Amino acid sequence: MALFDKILIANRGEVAVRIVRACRDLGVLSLVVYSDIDRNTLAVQLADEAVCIGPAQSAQSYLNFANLIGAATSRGAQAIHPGYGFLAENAAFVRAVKENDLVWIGPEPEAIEMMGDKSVARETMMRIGVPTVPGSDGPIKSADEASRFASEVGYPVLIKASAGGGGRGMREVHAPQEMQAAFDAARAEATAAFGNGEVYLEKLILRPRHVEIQVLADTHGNSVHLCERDCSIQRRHQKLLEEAPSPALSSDLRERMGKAALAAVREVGYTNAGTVEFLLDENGDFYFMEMNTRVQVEHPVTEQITSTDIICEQIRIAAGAPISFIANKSLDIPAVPKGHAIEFRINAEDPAKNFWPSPGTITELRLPGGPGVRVDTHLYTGYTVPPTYDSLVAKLVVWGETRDVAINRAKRALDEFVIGGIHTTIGFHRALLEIPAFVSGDVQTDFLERYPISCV
Ligand code: MV4
Repeated sequence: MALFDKILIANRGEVAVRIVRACRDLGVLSLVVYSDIDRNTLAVQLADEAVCIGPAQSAQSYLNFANLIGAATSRGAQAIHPGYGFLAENAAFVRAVKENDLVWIGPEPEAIEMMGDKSVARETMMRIGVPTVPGSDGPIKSADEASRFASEVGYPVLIKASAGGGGRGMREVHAPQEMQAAFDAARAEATAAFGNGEVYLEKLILRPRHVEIQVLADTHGNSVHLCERDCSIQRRHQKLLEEAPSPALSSDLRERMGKAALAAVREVGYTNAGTVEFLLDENGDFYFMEMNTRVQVEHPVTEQITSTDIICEQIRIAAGAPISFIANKSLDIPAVPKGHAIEFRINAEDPAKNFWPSPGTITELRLPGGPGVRVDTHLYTGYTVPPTYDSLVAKLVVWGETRDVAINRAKRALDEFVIGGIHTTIGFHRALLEIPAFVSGDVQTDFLERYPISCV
């Protein structure tokens, strides 16, 4: 069946390359947009067509509604794939896309908006019986109201921004006398970051794991989950390593979390690919945290353990086709993980200098390979990593029959991997693999605070 003739890719870097490859696999033409500074990127070289949409600053190029829509219509693209970041979760852009008779490769704007308000999302999940952390009924207006709530559920509590995500506008409160200052600080930070100072309260879950369920839903009413990813290893709310399946999940817990994620999907009429994030506490209880209404950086670990192509599924779903492994009855529904996959985010940063950005020209590139090794990257020798955008330059994804096999392959692959000319996080990851708590799968969100890696 014919999907689209041509798709505009409204992104850059490794994910633009990833989407070009999916288009080629599906027999769809790819149109990559680029800023002035990105004219020599790999995605521009690999795409069928490329068009400049403005200067280096994102606001004038990758975030410029008119230039993106103008490029799509003038070049005859029928659909826009946003990747992650930039405009991927911008409901106003989705509406502009649709008003110009273009197809959005992602969910409806109403679903993006609803999940974008963390307080509304939380209330919706409570209503349909998805577990949420004990917390306030909606927004809290004063420190006094917050204190009354905290004395009911008990300290410690966490103040969160309704417009939040990524940990901004969040404050822990461990005792009543800290409340006023924390409340004021959370409000101020949320106002500065999101232009919306609304906050709500939750009980603080101590040493949680971050476990997220990948979902797909098509426009025929089919929805499936593709198991979970464990993203507990983060630094200042930036994920560094993700794995699937989670070392912490039994098949029973996976089934219950998968059901909860699909209940959320059906309630909001969600379509396309998405991720439902949960906190998992030390008792094995899970709580809805938020939903990401886009494809995520870490989607490849799920692809490796489920033998799926999530980007291709996104394109098919947007074209009105059913999820491929539901349409093709001979394929299994991948709710059971096969083997184990780990992704390492290779950033152009110097771990020895507090992960300071390290842009520059690639003088040497030796990519790892062999069984169970996948590298998603836009690097090539002679390419200059600009200082302007996200520092992610490669994703190393290893797969093995077991977690131990995957860890061994990761050591081999990281040892093979050479990127010359810039500092990267390769050595940091190699050191991480020697920490016994990681090897045994005992990872919580405070892992890197408990086991600081002196680098490398
Ligand atoms: C929490 C929490 C503990 N208790 N909520 C961090 C970002 C935002 N998405 C929600 N986050 C958290 N919410 C309650 N009630 C701990 C975190 C958190 C965290 C969550 C996932 C991954 C890494 C994290 C690092 C610090 C805090």
